[in-house]
Amino acid sequence: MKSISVKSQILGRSVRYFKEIASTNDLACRMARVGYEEGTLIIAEHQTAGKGRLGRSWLSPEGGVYLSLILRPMIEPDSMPILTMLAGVATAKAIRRITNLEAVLKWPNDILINNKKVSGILAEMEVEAGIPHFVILGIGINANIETGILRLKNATSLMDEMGEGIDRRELIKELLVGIEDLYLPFKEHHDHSHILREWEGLDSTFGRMVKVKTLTGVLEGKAEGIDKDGAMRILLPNGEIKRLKAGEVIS
Ligand code: BT5
Repeated sequence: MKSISVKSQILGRSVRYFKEIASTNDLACRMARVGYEEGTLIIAEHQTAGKGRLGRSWLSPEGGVYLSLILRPMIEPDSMPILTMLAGVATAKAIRRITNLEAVLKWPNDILINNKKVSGILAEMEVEAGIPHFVILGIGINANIETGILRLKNATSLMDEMGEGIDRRELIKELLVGIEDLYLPFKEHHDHSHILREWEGLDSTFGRMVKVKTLTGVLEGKAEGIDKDGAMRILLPNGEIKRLKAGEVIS
């Protein structure tokens, strides 16, 4: 994977490749702090301390795709959920294009195939005086991994779903073009309606009864889609619509 000739204009114009790394997001953060340009791509064959959200880990054996992008958008800090959604949409679409598998999205940051997690997004932001200094967009995809080695109940990989390995370079190229196509208009016009539209088309929970883990407990209700700010709308049994800004759909 060492050499990737990217098709995107900005994303991946500078690439740092590692056989092994602790976390591509952590390195990307350090590089962004010392001024590396927007679009810098950090990519690794294997992570020893891959990160999920809220202090969780992302298991990162060889064969997967582990990458982080440095972005420098001029956006409000509360636009972060939109960038997570942007990456989710681009990842699901890239997987669909390369494999024909029906990849779908689960709020806020999961990509699923056959109801099992194949990919996760971790967007991190560093803010200075209320203005985002940079954003790191981290994406992990179980590409050519035998899912069994993860020892996770609800995980899958592209290889297991396809019955054969995939070309990770092609997947990454497709992914970068897809992110760029969504990101550049968002950055320029501060409009993310195109991202929401695409997210809705790939949303696996819309109209379904779901359980959502929130910061304060678990809620059950009907998923009513995503608001403009990335909050999930749940219709509770008492008829109330609850807007959730943080949390995750657990079933
Ligand atoms: C995520 O967190 O899904 C975000 C994952 C982001 C990983 C990328 S890899 C490149 C970049 N560098 C990093 O260090 N991170 C990013 P979260 O929603 O918190 O999900 C974490 C949970 O997913 C774990 O607690 C496990 O239950 C499960 N999990 C861990 N590894 C997995 C894997 N390889 N496949 C499927 N599920 C996994």
